[in-house]
Amino acid sequence: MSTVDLTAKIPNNVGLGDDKRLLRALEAWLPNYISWWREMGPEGFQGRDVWLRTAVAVDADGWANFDYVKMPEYRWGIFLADPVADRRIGFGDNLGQPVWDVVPGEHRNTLRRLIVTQGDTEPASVEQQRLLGASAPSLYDMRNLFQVNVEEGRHLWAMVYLLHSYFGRDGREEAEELLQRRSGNPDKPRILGAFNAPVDNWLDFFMFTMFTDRDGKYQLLALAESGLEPLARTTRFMLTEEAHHMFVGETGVERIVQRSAELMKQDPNEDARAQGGVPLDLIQKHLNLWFALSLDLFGGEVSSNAASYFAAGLKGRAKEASYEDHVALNQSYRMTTVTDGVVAEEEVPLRNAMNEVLRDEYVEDCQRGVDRWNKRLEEAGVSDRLRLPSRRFYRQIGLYAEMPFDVNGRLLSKEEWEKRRGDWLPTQADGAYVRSLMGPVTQPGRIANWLAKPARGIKGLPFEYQYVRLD
Ligand code: BYC
Repeated sequence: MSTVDLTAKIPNNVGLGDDKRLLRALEAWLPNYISWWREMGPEGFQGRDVWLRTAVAVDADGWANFDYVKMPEYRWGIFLADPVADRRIGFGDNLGQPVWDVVPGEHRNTLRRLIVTQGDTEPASVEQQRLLGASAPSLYDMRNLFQVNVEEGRHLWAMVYLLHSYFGRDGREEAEELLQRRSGNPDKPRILGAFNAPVDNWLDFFMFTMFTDRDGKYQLLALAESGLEPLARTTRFMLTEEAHHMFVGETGVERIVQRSAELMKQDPNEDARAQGGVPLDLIQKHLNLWFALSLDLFGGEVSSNAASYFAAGLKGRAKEASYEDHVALNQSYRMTTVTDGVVAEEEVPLRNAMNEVLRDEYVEDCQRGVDRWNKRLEEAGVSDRLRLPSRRFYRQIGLYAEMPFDVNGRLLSKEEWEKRRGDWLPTQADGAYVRSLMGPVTQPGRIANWLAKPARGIKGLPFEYQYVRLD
C-alpha cells in the first residue's frame, strides 16, 4: 500500500515531497484555492466546528477519519488509489497495451479537456450550494451538506494535481481558471449546463445529489478505466467519496417522500401542503427537472467525441471488464431519432453511442432509487407513485435538444408544451412555496416539519448529536 504523508502542507500519497517543482506549483495554488473557498464556499459557517470525515489513507477501511474541523482548515489532500500491477488498457484500439504513466503527446489536448471538464464541476457544485447552510432542516443535514462541499473541494484538488503534474504551463493556467469561472455567471459560467442551475433550496439539493452526483459516479467510473494511469487511480479514489454524496441525495428525497406521506395521512384531504409538507406533485416536478438536467451531462446520444475517447483508450464504459467485447467495432446500438418531427429507430455504430451506453446504466441506477422511494409510499398506504420522465423530456443537449417532448416521450407542438410546462417543471409559485418551508432548524435533535428523521446518525452517533457547533 502507498504511504500517506499527513504532516505535509498538502497531505498526499503521491510523494509530493520528492518533486519540488510540483510541490512549489501546488503550494502557490493553495492560497488562491483558500481565497476561492472563503469567497464561494458555504456562507456563514466558515468559523464553525463541523463533524467531518477526512481522508487519511486510501485502503478500504482506513481512509475516513472523523473529527470536528473548521472548513477552511480541512485537510484537502491528493490521494490516488493504489496501483494495480501490470495494468493494461482495457478497451478500444489500444486494448492490451500497457497503461500510460505520462500523457501521450497525441492525446494531450483531449485529456486536458476531459480533466478540466471534470474539475470544473467540483467547485461549481460548491458555489451552487453555498447558501444552503442558512436554511438547513437539521444539524445532521447541515453537516452532510458541508461534508459534500469539502469533498467536492478535494475532488478539485485531485484534478488540479493532474493538471499541474502532467500538462505543464497550460495545465497551471487551466488550474487558475477553475477558480475564476463562477456557477450561473453569464460572463464566466461553469462549463456544463447543470452546474449553472441554481440550487437554492433543500429539495433541489437532495435532487442534485441524487441525480447530478450520480452522473459524477458514472463519469468517474468511465474515467477510472482510462489508459492514463494517474487519471484512473485518482478517479477510483474519488468514487469512494462520491458514494456518500449519492447517499445524501437518495435518502434525502426518501425522507421527504416519507414525511409527505405521513402528513397526507394526517390530513382529511390527503393534502401534504395543508400540513406544511412538500406535495408529491412538487417532488415529481423537481425530479423531472434534475433528471433532465443530469441526462444532458452525458453529452450527445451520437457523439464522435465519445467514439474517439473510446478508440484511443481515454474513457471507457463503466465497469468495462463486465463487457465481453472491448473493441466495440462492428456492433451497433438502436437509437430513437427525430427527423422533421418524425420519431424513428435507427442503428448507430456502437462506439458513437458510448454516451448513450453510459446513460443507460445511469437511468437504470436512478430507477432503482425511485423504486425505493415508491416503496415508502406503498408502505404508508399512499397510492400515488413517482416516476422518471422520458429521457427525451426537457433536454438541452443531443438528439432531443430543445424539442417539445412531454414527460411520456410524446412530441407535442411548441405551443402545447409551453402551455403545459408548469405541470411538469417547478413554477415560480412552486419555488416560492418550497422556499417558504425552508426555515432553519439548528437545535440538536430537532428537524423541519417537511422532512423525516434519518434512520441513523453518522458513524454510530445518534441523530441528536451536535454535528455542527453553532454556539
Ligand atoms: N453542457 O460529443 P458531445 C460530477 C458539449 S459530474 C454543456 O455531445 P461529449 C459532479 C461538449 O463538451 C461529472 N456542454 O459530448 C457531480 C462538446 O463541446 P465541444 C463530470 C456540453 O464530448 C456533482 C459538445 O457539447 N465529469 O463529477 O462526448 C457534483 C458536443 O459534445 C454538455 C465529466 O463530465 C453539457 N451538458 O461528452 C460535483 C467527465 N454536454 O468539444 C461533481 C468529463 C456536452 O464540441 N467530460 N457538451 O466544444 C466528458 O466526458 C465529456 O466532456 C461530456 C460530454 C460527457 C461532458
